[in-house]
Amino acid sequence: MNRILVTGGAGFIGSNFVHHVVGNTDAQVTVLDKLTYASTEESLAGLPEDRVRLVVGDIADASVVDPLVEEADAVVHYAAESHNDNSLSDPGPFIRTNIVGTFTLLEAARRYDKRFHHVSTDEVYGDLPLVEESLGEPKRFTEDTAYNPSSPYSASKAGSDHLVRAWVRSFGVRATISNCSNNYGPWQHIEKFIPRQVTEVIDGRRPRVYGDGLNVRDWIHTSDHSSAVLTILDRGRIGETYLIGADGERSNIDVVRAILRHFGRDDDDIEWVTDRAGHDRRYAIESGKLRTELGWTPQFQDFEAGLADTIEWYQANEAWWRPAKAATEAAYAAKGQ
Ligand code: NAD
Ligand code: TDX
Repeated sequence: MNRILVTGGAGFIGSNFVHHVVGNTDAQVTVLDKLTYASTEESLAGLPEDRVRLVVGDIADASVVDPLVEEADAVVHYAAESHNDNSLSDPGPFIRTNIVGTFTLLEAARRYDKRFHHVSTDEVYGDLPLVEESLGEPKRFTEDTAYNPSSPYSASKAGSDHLVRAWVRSFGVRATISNCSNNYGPWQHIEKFIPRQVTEVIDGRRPRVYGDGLNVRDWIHTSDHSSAVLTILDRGRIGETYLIGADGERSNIDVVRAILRHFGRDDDDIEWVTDRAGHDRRYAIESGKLRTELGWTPQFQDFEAGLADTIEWYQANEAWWRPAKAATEAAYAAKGQ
């Protein structure tokens, strides 16, 4: 696979994957990205120009997508509207990009018979009870868990997964799917939980926690997500789904307290704000299939150390996130969050 088309490659996770591909293969990469508010084009700066090309365009536009898919050996599909809170305020862009965009890419992959990897989320499975509320052994998501999405975002990702499965079964498209847990690391937009709280504390404000703060997310460093996707692209079995996770379950309140402690602030110095509608309680990934079948292991096993590195990155890169901060907080404030 010498020519890889990476959709959404100017976003938080897609750009990390582009760096991973350039550092670990000799493939040529074309990034197709609409450069929405969520893109982090700066993260692609410094990559070799003879290896990486950026095409600005919409994955839902077949006239843009078709020639790029035709010239590629494989498509790795990250592009999406990705933020749950935005999907509650305005679901339309999530349907267009996540569902119509995926459909447009699948049609091109079918037409030109190209290998396709679809990047998805564990949120398609809905949520799990907290460990202390579980009856018996605490459950985790597996590849066999039934789909049960809660938000417009997760429903649109579930819809896109179903399209990929149908295009494999009905049309023989050579596709794989991965469903990953919550990513953290550099270049994540400050609307998301960890960078929002870090930048709030940098600004001398209190972190803003939804509901009772007991919701659990299963954190994975974005570099580990990238190595898992490249592993699946190389060795995954066509038609299969692989769950990606690094055993990083933490409650939101525990994450916020770790951030406050990092800055020497009182770890109860928290602003409790309006809960998210339909807020999923707990996510947890069982990634045994990926580890056993394809031999993948995460490199970032210590969440607290990875979190400390991430906090320091946001301290050192204020020039990147500062321009988006005021508008992001104004939008949250309008919703009591
Ligand atoms: P992001 O919002 O940071 O980046 C998305 C990128 O897609 C941006 O560069 C944006 O400009 C681009 N994009 C959006 N609409 C587009 C369109 N119509 N055409 C072309 N480009 C478009 O998202 P992210 O957090 O990097 O997530 C990337 C993928 O990984 C998504 O598919 C998401 O569902 C999935 N995922 C994310 C997480 C997570 O924790 N963030 C976890 C599991 C899976
Ligand atoms: O200010 C906040 N306060 C708060 O308590 C924000 C922004 C979030 N939260 C809570 C909501 C969640 O329980 O923190 C948790 C994480 O929130 P997000 O960063 O919005 O992530 P989440 O909704 O879990 O979804 C993320 O992981 C799965 C990504 O945004 C998705 O793209 C991915 O599919």
